[in-house]
Amino acid sequence: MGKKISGSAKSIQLLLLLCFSLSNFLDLAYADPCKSCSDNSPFKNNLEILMSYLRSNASVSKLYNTSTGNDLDRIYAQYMCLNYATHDECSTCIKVASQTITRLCPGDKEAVVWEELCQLRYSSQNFSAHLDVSRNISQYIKKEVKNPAQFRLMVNETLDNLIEQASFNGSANMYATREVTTDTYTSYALAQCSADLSPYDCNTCLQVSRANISSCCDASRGVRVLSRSCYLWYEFYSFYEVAGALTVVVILGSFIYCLVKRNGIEKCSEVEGNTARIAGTL
Ligand SMILES: *[C@@H]1O[C@H](CO)[C@@H](O)[C@H](O)[C@H]1NC(C)=O
Ligand SMILES: *[C@@H]1O[C@H](CO)[C@@H](O)[C@H](O)[C@H]1NC(C)=O
Ligand SMILES: *[C@@H]1O[C@H](CO)[C@@H](O)[C@H](O)[C@H]1NC(C)=O
Ligand SMILES: *[C@@H]1O[C@H](CO)[C@@H](O)[C@H](O)[C@H]1NC(C)=O
Ligand SMILES: *[C@@H]1O[C@H](CO)[C@@H](O)[C@H](O)[C@H]1NC(C)=O
Ligand SMILES: *[C@@H]1O[C@H](CO)[C@@H](O)[C@H](O)[C@H]1NC(C)=O
Ligand SMILES: CC(=O)N[C@H]1CO[C@H](CO)[C@@H](O)[C@@H]1O
Repeated sequence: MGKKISGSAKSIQLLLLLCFSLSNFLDLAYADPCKSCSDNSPFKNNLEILMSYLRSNASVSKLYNTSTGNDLDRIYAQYMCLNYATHDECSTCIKVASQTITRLCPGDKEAVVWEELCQLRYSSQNFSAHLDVSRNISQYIKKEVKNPAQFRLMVNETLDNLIEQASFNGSANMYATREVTTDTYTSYALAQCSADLSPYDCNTCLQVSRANISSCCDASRGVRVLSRSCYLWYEFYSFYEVAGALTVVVILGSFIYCLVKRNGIEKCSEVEGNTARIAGTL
């Protein structure tokens, strides 16, 4: 009986957490200098071919890159699923992301979409093994902890170890999770780099994300920093063990970023797929 009550209290906490995340998710806005783009139809055809390659590879691999087309129409694409996602979840995520990206950025020269469990990007430039922290997005829960000083210390220590593991432990494959418990709090953190990066670039990416956390929100109950090259997250629940094990389907919506040039006019276009859905029980 006691167990049951605390179980449902936990699920309420999780949903609240997600709602907070969600409202912050929708607060974001950022801009970036534009690049020129090509919206001719060979480019669009190549894009469709690429997306079908990515979708079919997503059921067997959590990171995949490929390219197609000649010269001006050449496109490079890559997706990355969070390491804790199952192959099925990865596959579903890439299916959704590829539909979103082609629907919201038709013919754009460069685009990236972040979904709950994956990231998908393409560009007419070869970005493979290229560190990109220029457009990191941070998402955090506005509610702060009660004892920020102690919490900051704990987060600091957790992230230190985590970043080291993800960057420099060769057998960790640029992915690490860590749980830290003090008298008052338990925190669950995750770091993941795009595995085409060098260990040094992975470390740089995560350190930049960490700096972003300390200036925006290091006393928040949960933070997610997303960039093209890495993820740095922590939460009050073990999100990386929840996925798959229980029937929790959480799609916080998607971030999407497109670079466009139409009719000779450069234009930044940022679209937020406002498709937030929370379903399931814990
Ligand atoms: C993965 O994509 C490549 C093209 O890059 C394609 O040739 C291959 O068949 C795909 N693999 C799977 C398992 O679909
Ligand atoms: C995929 O990434 C690897 C590692 O960075 C790179 O060597 C390879 O050329 C990339 N493939 C394509 C098609 O860009
Ligand atoms: C893309 O860039 C990577 C890293 O610089 C390089 O290894 C790879 O050969 C390039 N891929 C293509 C298809 O040119
Ligand atoms: C962290 O990222 C957010 C969202 O992009 C931005 O508003 C904020 O200024 C960044 N903070 C730092 C210190 O870079
Ligand atoms: C966090 O750790 C770094 C060293 O890794 C240290 O320089 C910094 O002062 C620490 N910050 C806090 C708030 O403890
Ligand atoms: C490196 O990572 C592997 C796999 O995650 C882990 O088992 C091992 O303990 C780590 N090594 C060190 C020195 O932390
Ligand atoms: C767009 C954005 O927020 N970029 C930030 C990423 O993180 C670095 C380091 O904190 C900041 O300098 C950037 O402004």
